[in-house]
Amino acid sequence: MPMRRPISGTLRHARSRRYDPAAVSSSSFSKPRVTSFLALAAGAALLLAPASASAITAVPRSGGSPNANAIADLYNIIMFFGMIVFLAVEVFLIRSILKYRASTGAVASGPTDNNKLEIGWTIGAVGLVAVLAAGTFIMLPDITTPPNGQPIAEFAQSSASASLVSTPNPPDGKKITINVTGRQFIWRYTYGNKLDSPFAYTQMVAPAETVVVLRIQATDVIHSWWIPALGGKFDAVPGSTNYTWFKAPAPKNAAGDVYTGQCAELCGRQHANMLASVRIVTHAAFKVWLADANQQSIKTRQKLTRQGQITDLTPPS
Ligand SMILES: [Cu+2]
Repeated sequence: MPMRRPISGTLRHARSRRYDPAAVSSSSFSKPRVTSFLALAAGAALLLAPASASAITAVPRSGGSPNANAIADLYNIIMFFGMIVFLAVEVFLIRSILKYRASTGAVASGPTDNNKLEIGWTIGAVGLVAVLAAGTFIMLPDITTPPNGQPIAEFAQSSASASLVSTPNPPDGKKITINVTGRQFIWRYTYGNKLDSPFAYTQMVAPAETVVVLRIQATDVIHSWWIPALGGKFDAVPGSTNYTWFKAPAPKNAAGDVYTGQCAELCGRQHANMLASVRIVTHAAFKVWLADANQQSIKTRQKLTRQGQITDLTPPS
Protein backbone atom coordinates (compact mmCIF):
# COMPACT_ATOMS: atom_id res chain seq x y z
CA MET A 1 0.00 0.00 0.00
CA PRO A 2 1.27 3.52 -0.79
CA MET A 3 2.01 5.71 2.16
CA ARG A 4 -0.89 7.99 3.04
CA ARG A 5 -0.01 11.63 2.81
CA PRO A 6 -1.70 14.12 5.08
CA ILE A 7 -4.90 15.52 3.52
CA SER A 8 -3.67 19.09 3.79
CA GLY A 9 -0.60 18.09 1.83
CA THR A 10 -2.70 16.46 -0.90
CA LEU A 11 -4.91 19.52 -1.17
CA ARG A 12 -1.96 21.78 -1.33
CA HIS A 13 -0.50 19.55 -3.98
CA ALA A 14 -3.75 19.57 -5.96
CA ARG A 15 -4.02 23.30 -5.75
CA SER A 16 -0.49 23.85 -6.86
CA ARG A 17 -1.08 21.38 -9.79
CA ARG A 18 2.55 20.64 -9.75
CA TYR A 19 3.85 17.16 -10.26
CA ASP A 20 5.25 15.56 -7.12
CA PRO A 21 7.81 12.90 -8.10
CA ALA A 22 8.05 11.67 -4.50
CA ALA A 23 4.44 10.46 -4.67
CA VAL A 24 5.18 7.92 -7.40
CA SER A 25 8.86 7.19 -7.05
CA SER A 26 8.65 5.91 -3.46
CA SER A 27 9.63 2.26 -3.16
CA SER A 28 6.13 1.39 -1.87
CA PHE A 29 4.84 1.72 -5.46
CA SER A 30 7.26 -0.64 -7.13
CA LYS A 31 6.15 -3.68 -5.14
CA PRO A 32 2.53 -3.85 -6.44
CA ARG A 33 3.85 -3.08 -9.92
CA VAL A 34 6.23 -6.01 -9.80
CA THR A 35 3.49 -8.21 -8.35
CA SER A 36 0.98 -7.29 -11.06
CA PHE A 37 3.60 -7.77 -13.74
CA LEU A 38 4.38 -11.23 -12.36
CA ALA A 39 0.65 -12.04 -12.19
CA LEU A 40 0.24 -10.99 -15.83
CA ALA A 41 3.22 -13.06 -16.89
CA ALA A 42 1.92 -16.08 -14.97
CA GLY A 43 -1.52 -15.64 -16.58
CA ALA A 44 -0.01 -15.46 -20.04
CA ALA A 45 2.09 -18.56 -19.35
CA LEU A 46 -1.01 -20.43 -18.14
CA LEU A 47 -2.84 -19.46 -21.33
CA LEU A 48 0.02 -20.56 -23.56
CA ALA A 49 1.03 -23.75 -21.74
CA PRO A 50 -1.93 -25.99 -22.65
CA ALA A 51 -2.02 -24.68 -26.24
CA SER A 52 0.16 -27.48 -27.52
CA ALA A 53 -1.81 -30.15 -25.67
CA SER A 54 -5.19 -28.82 -26.83
CA ALA A 55 -4.09 -28.35 -30.44
CA ILE A 56 -6.01 -31.45 -31.43
CA THR A 57 -9.27 -30.23 -29.92
CA ALA A 58 -8.81 -26.63 -31.06
CA VAL A 59 -9.65 -27.51 -34.67
CA PRO A 60 -12.63 -29.53 -35.90
CA ARG A 61 -12.11 -33.23 -36.41
CA SER A 62 -11.99 -34.36 -40.00
CA GLY A 63 -10.91 -37.24 -42.19
CA GLY A 64 -14.15 -39.23 -42.19
CA SER A 65 -16.02 -37.43 -44.95
CA PRO A 66 -15.50 -34.67 -47.57
CA ASN A 67 -17.96 -32.34 -45.78
CA ALA A 68 -16.06 -32.71 -42.48
CA ASN A 69 -12.82 -31.95 -44.33
CA ALA A 70 -14.34 -28.84 -45.95
CA ILE A 71 -15.66 -27.66 -42.57
CA ALA A 72 -12.19 -28.11 -41.02
CA ASP A 73 -10.51 -26.28 -43.95
CA LEU A 74 -12.92 -23.36 -43.72
CA TYR A 75 -12.46 -23.22 -39.95
CA ASN A 76 -8.68 -23.13 -40.33
CA ILE A 77 -8.80 -20.36 -42.95
CA ILE A 78 -11.03 -18.20 -40.73
CA MET A 79 -8.87 -19.06 -37.71
CA PHE A 80 -5.75 -17.97 -39.66
CA PHE A 81 -7.19 -14.51 -40.44
CA GLY A 82 -8.58 -14.31 -36.91
CA MET A 83 -5.15 -14.98 -35.43
CA ILE A 84 -3.56 -12.29 -37.63
CA VAL A 85 -6.15 -9.76 -36.39
CA PHE A 86 -5.72 -10.94 -32.80
CA LEU A 87 -1.92 -10.70 -32.88
CA ALA A 88 -1.98 -7.29 -34.63
CA VAL A 89 -4.37 -5.90 -32.02
CA GLU A 90 -2.33 -7.35 -29.14
CA VAL A 91 0.98 -6.01 -30.50
CA PHE A 92 -0.55 -2.56 -31.03
CA LEU A 93 -2.14 -2.69 -27.56
CA ILE A 94 1.05 -3.68 -25.75
CA ARG A 95 3.06 -1.14 -27.73
CA SER A 96 0.55 1.59 -26.81
CA ILE A 97 0.54 0.58 -23.14
CA LEU A 98 4.33 0.78 -23.00
CA LYS A 99 4.81 3.84 -25.18
CA TYR A 100 2.02 5.99 -23.78
CA ARG A 101 2.08 4.91 -20.15
CA ALA A 102 1.89 7.72 -17.61
CA SER A 103 5.40 8.80 -16.75
CA THR A 104 7.01 11.68 -14.98
CA GLY A 105 5.48 14.95 -16.15
CA ALA A 106 2.98 13.29 -18.52
CA VAL A 107 -0.08 15.26 -19.59
CA ALA A 108 -3.02 13.26 -20.97
CA SER A 109 -3.96 14.29 -24.47
CA GLY A 110 -7.58 14.78 -25.46
CA PRO A 111 -9.33 12.87 -28.26
CA THR A 112 -8.11 13.73 -31.73
CA ASP A 113 -9.41 12.87 -35.19
CA ASN A 114 -7.44 10.99 -37.75
CA ASN A 115 -9.57 10.59 -40.86
CA LYS A 116 -7.03 8.52 -42.74
CA LEU A 117 -6.73 6.05 -39.88
CA GLU A 118 -10.51 5.80 -39.36
CA ILE A 119 -11.25 5.25 -43.05
CA GLY A 120 -8.36 2.80 -43.17
CA TRP A 121 -9.55 0.52 -40.41
CA THR A 122 -13.15 0.64 -41.62
CA ILE A 123 -12.14 -0.45 -45.13
CA GLY A 124 -9.76 -3.04 -43.66
CA ALA A 125 -12.44 -4.60 -41.45
CA VAL A 126 -15.12 -4.58 -44.18
CA GLY A 127 -12.62 -6.01 -46.68
CA LEU A 128 -11.66 -8.84 -44.34
CA VAL A 129 -15.30 -9.73 -43.66
CA ALA A 130 -15.99 -9.66 -47.42
CA VAL A 131 -13.05 -12.00 -48.12
CA LEU A 132 -14.18 -14.43 -45.39
CA ALA A 133 -17.80 -14.34 -46.61
CA ALA A 134 -16.74 -14.96 -50.22
CA GLY A 135 -14.50 -17.85 -49.14
CA THR A 136 -17.35 -19.36 -47.13
CA PHE A 137 -19.76 -19.23 -50.07
CA ILE A 138 -17.13 -20.73 -52.37
CA MET A 139 -16.60 -23.67 -49.97
CA LEU A 140 -20.25 -24.15 -49.01
CA PRO A 141 -21.16 -26.52 -51.89
CA ASP A 142 -18.46 -28.96 -50.71
CA ILE A 143 -20.18 -29.04 -47.32
CA THR A 144 -23.79 -29.29 -48.49
CA THR A 145 -23.51 -31.42 -51.63
CA PRO A 146 -22.00 -34.91 -51.63
CA PRO A 147 -19.71 -36.02 -54.45
CA ASN A 148 -20.47 -39.22 -56.35
CA GLY A 149 -19.82 -42.41 -54.44
CA GLN A 150 -19.82 -46.12 -55.11
CA PRO A 151 -23.47 -47.13 -54.97
CA ILE A 152 -24.48 -50.28 -53.12
CA ALA A 153 -27.23 -52.10 -54.99
CA GLU A 154 -28.26 -54.56 -52.27
CA PHE A 155 -29.62 -51.85 -50.05
CA ALA A 156 -33.23 -51.02 -50.83
CA GLN A 157 -33.61 -47.29 -51.44
CA SER A 158 -36.00 -45.76 -49.03
CA SER A 159 -38.72 -43.84 -50.80
CA ALA A 160 -38.15 -40.13 -51.15
CA SER A 161 -40.38 -38.11 -48.89
CA ALA A 162 -41.60 -34.58 -49.41
CA SER A 163 -39.61 -32.24 -47.25
CA LEU A 164 -39.23 -28.54 -46.63
CA VAL A 165 -35.48 -29.01 -46.33
CA SER A 166 -33.52 -29.93 -49.42
CA THR A 167 -32.12 -33.44 -49.31
CA PRO A 168 -28.39 -33.88 -49.98
CA ASN A 169 -27.96 -35.43 -53.41
CA PRO A 170 -24.78 -36.42 -55.28
CA PRO A 171 -24.62 -35.48 -58.99
CA ASP A 172 -25.43 -39.06 -60.09
CA GLY A 173 -28.22 -39.34 -57.48
CA LYS A 174 -26.84 -42.62 -56.13
CA LYS A 175 -26.97 -42.78 -52.35
CA ILE A 176 -28.41 -44.78 -49.51
CA THR A 177 -30.58 -43.32 -46.79
CA ILE A 178 -30.47 -44.33 -43.15
CA ASN A 179 -33.08 -43.02 -40.72
CA VAL A 180 -31.62 -41.63 -37.50
CA THR A 181 -34.04 -41.28 -34.62
CA GLY A 182 -33.07 -39.61 -31.38
CA ARG A 183 -35.00 -40.35 -28.23
CA GLN A 184 -34.26 -40.13 -24.53
CA PHE A 185 -31.55 -41.45 -24.32
CA ILE A 186 -30.50 -43.52 -27.29
CA TRP A 187 -29.96 -43.26 -31.04
CA ARG A 188 -31.81 -45.66 -33.31
CA TYR A 189 -30.89 -46.31 -36.94
CA THR A 190 -33.41 -47.81 -39.32
CA TYR A 191 -32.35 -49.17 -42.71
CA GLY A 192 -35.48 -48.72 -44.78
CA ASN A 193 -39.02 -47.47 -44.25
CA LYS A 194 -40.85 -50.72 -43.60
CA LEU A 195 -42.14 -51.66 -40.15
CA ASP A 196 -39.78 -54.62 -40.03
CA SER A 197 -36.80 -52.87 -41.61
CA PRO A 198 -33.41 -53.73 -40.12
CA PHE A 199 -32.35 -51.46 -37.30
CA ALA A 200 -29.55 -50.87 -34.82
CA TYR A 201 -29.02 -48.84 -31.68
CA THR A 202 -26.11 -46.60 -30.65
CA GLN A 203 -23.66 -47.86 -33.28
CA MET A 204 -24.55 -47.34 -36.91
CA VAL A 205 -22.96 -49.62 -39.47
CA ALA A 206 -22.47 -48.04 -42.87
CA PRO A 207 -20.64 -48.91 -46.10
CA ALA A 208 -17.43 -47.12 -47.10
CA GLU A 209 -17.10 -45.02 -50.28
CA THR A 210 -20.89 -44.73 -50.51
CA VAL A 211 -22.89 -41.56 -50.13
CA VAL A 212 -24.93 -42.12 -46.99
CA VAL A 213 -27.73 -39.64 -46.41
CA LEU A 214 -29.07 -39.43 -42.88
CA ARG A 215 -32.70 -38.56 -42.27
CA ILE A 216 -32.66 -37.21 -38.73
CA GLN A 217 -35.73 -37.16 -36.51
CA ALA A 218 -36.64 -37.20 -32.81
CA THR A 219 -39.56 -38.69 -30.95
CA ASP A 220 -39.56 -36.74 -27.68
CA VAL A 221 -37.30 -33.73 -27.17
CA ILE A 222 -34.63 -32.03 -29.29
CA HIS A 223 -31.45 -34.06 -29.64
CA SER A 224 -28.49 -33.34 -31.83
CA TRP A 225 -26.66 -35.72 -34.12
CA TRP A 226 -22.92 -35.13 -34.21
CA ILE A 227 -20.09 -37.38 -35.26
CA PRO A 228 -17.46 -34.64 -35.72
CA ALA A 229 -15.16 -36.52 -38.13
CA LEU A 230 -18.14 -37.26 -40.40
CA GLY A 231 -19.47 -33.74 -40.77
CA GLY A 232 -21.52 -31.03 -39.14
CA LYS A 233 -23.91 -31.15 -36.23
CA PHE A 234 -27.61 -31.55 -37.01
CA ASP A 235 -30.49 -31.16 -34.62
CA ALA A 236 -33.05 -33.94 -34.29
CA VAL A 237 -36.29 -32.06 -33.76
CA PRO A 238 -39.65 -33.72 -32.98
CA GLY A 239 -42.07 -33.17 -35.86
CA SER A 240 -39.36 -32.11 -38.26
CA THR A 241 -36.75 -33.81 -40.44
CA ASN A 242 -33.17 -32.76 -40.95
CA TYR A 243 -30.73 -34.20 -43.44
CA THR A 244 -27.01 -34.60 -43.53
CA TRP A 245 -24.65 -36.94 -45.34
CA PHE A 246 -21.23 -38.55 -45.22
CA LYS A 247 -19.00 -40.49 -47.55
CA ALA A 248 -16.34 -42.31 -45.56
CA PRO A 249 -13.06 -43.60 -46.96
CA ALA A 250 -12.26 -47.32 -47.11
CA PRO A 251 -11.75 -48.73 -43.60
CA LYS A 252 -8.17 -49.21 -42.37
CA ASN A 253 -9.13 -51.95 -39.90
CA ALA A 254 -10.56 -55.33 -40.81
CA ALA A 255 -13.42 -54.87 -38.34
CA GLY A 256 -14.19 -51.42 -39.74
CA ASP A 257 -13.29 -47.89 -38.68
CA VAL A 258 -15.32 -46.47 -35.83
CA TYR A 259 -16.08 -42.74 -35.68
CA THR A 260 -17.42 -41.59 -32.36
CA GLY A 261 -19.64 -38.78 -31.19
CA GLN A 262 -22.58 -38.15 -28.93
CA CYS A 263 -25.84 -36.25 -28.59
CA ALA A 264 -24.86 -32.60 -28.70
CA GLU A 265 -28.04 -31.05 -27.32
CA LEU A 266 -28.84 -31.20 -23.62
CA CYS A 267 -31.85 -33.51 -23.71
CA GLY A 268 -32.35 -34.64 -20.13
CA ARG A 269 -30.72 -36.41 -17.23
CA GLN A 270 -28.94 -39.10 -19.22
CA HIS A 271 -27.87 -36.76 -22.01
CA ALA A 272 -24.18 -37.41 -21.27
CA ASN A 273 -24.73 -41.14 -21.85
CA MET A 274 -26.41 -40.67 -25.21
CA LEU A 275 -23.42 -41.85 -27.18
CA ALA A 276 -23.30 -42.47 -30.90
CA SER A 277 -20.81 -44.03 -33.25
CA VAL A 278 -20.58 -45.05 -36.88
CA ARG A 279 -18.69 -48.16 -37.95
CA ILE A 280 -17.56 -47.91 -41.55
CA VAL A 281 -17.14 -51.30 -43.19
CA THR A 282 -16.50 -52.62 -46.69
CA HIS A 283 -19.43 -53.24 -49.04
CA ALA A 284 -19.10 -57.00 -48.52
CA ALA A 285 -19.09 -56.68 -44.72
CA PHE A 286 -22.05 -54.30 -44.90
CA LYS A 287 -24.12 -56.75 -46.93
CA VAL A 288 -23.40 -59.50 -44.40
CA TRP A 289 -24.25 -57.24 -41.48
CA LEU A 290 -27.46 -55.97 -43.13
CA ALA A 291 -28.69 -59.49 -43.93
CA ASP A 292 -28.08 -60.49 -40.30
CA ALA A 293 -29.80 -57.36 -38.95
CA ASN A 294 -32.71 -58.08 -41.28
CA GLN A 295 -33.09 -61.62 -39.88
CA GLN A 296 -32.87 -60.28 -36.31
CA SER A 297 -35.50 -57.67 -37.06
CA ILE A 298 -37.91 -60.21 -38.59
CA LYS A 299 -37.39 -62.60 -35.63
CA THR A 300 -37.98 -59.84 -33.08
CA ARG A 301 -41.13 -58.78 -34.91
CA GLN A 302 -42.47 -62.34 -35.03
CA LYS A 303 -41.74 -62.81 -31.31
CA LEU A 304 -43.47 -59.57 -30.34
CA THR A 305 -46.43 -60.44 -32.58
CA ARG A 306 -46.75 -63.87 -30.92
CA GLN A 307 -46.66 -62.19 -27.52
CA GLY A 308 -49.43 -59.86 -28.65
CA GLN A 309 -47.29 -56.80 -28.08
CA ILE A 310 -47.58 -55.54 -31.65
CA THR A 311 -50.07 -55.97 -34.46
CA ASP A 312 -49.62 -58.87 -36.82
CA LEU A 313 -48.55 -57.43 -40.14
CA THR A 314 -48.20 -60.72 -41.98
CA PRO A 315 -50.00 -60.28 -45.31
CA PRO A 316 -53.12 -62.51 -45.52
CA SER A 317 -52.52 -65.61 -47.70
CU1 LIG B 1 -30.09 -36.39 -26.64
